Amino acid sequence: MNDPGPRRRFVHILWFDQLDSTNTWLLDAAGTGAPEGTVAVADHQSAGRGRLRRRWESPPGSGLLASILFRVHLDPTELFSVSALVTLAARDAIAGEIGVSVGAKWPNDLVTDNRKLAGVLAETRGLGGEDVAVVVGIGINVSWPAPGPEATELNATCLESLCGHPVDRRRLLEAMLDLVERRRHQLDVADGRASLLHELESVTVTVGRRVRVQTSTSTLVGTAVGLDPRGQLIVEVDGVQRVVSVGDVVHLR
Ligand code: BT5
Repeated sequence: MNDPGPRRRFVHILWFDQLDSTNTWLLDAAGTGAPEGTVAVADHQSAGRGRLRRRWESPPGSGLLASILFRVHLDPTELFSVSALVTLAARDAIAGEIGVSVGAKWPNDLVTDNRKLAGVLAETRGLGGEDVAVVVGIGINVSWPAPGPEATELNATCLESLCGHPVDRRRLLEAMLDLVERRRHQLDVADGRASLLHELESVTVTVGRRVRVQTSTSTLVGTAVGLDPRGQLIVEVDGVQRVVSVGDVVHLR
């Protein structure tokens, strides 16, 4: 591939000692006109969050906690392609910079050996309007949790446990943003968005597994067979395909 040259768009990096949540900060900044490519990073979050108001835990300085602002013209049904882009960029940056190969777990995790290494949380501002701000936050465990009770309780792992040497969070961030920029054009055309989802599907370890999926209203047990064009999980239960838009997945043996 040709050298793409210096990064141009994802260059406004604001690195804080502490924030409540990088996603909250960036959603507020989006509301006051922050441009696409603004990136908020924090050494520590006092109220880092996952989906459904869950907490994202990360002792100070132990993780890469970053949120990236996109401004896109997308139908709400296509928003999953934006988090897919960041998930793929993070996966490729981890492979390229650190030499660790990780898979995606539907809908929003990076995992290795079924243990969670990173989580992605996409949130929007201005949905339904012309100019939608999409903030994609990612928390990557860098030096915590090391093997022990906390890692076991969270079923989590961190990069330094996997690679056995210190990991520079800044370099990892820069590598990830380079890859975000290189893929950004894919969001602008339907083919590009579709190929982001295909690529994500191809690295999603959930696909092909027996799964238990907990939604707000039901529990499904079946085989995950793929992602649909919106990024929803298709689960085959007793020969019938069911589509899950929101839920938590447990990979069964
Ligand atoms: C996620 O939610 O995995 C999305 C996490 C996104 C965090 C980033 S950090 C930067 C940005 N700013 C924010 O405020 N958030 C984003 P979910 O799938 O709901 O998973 C949350 C669950 O993961 C929790 O309920 C815990 O069980 C578990 N968990 C919490 N901290 C963890 C960690 N460091 N490693 C692995 N699992 C963790």
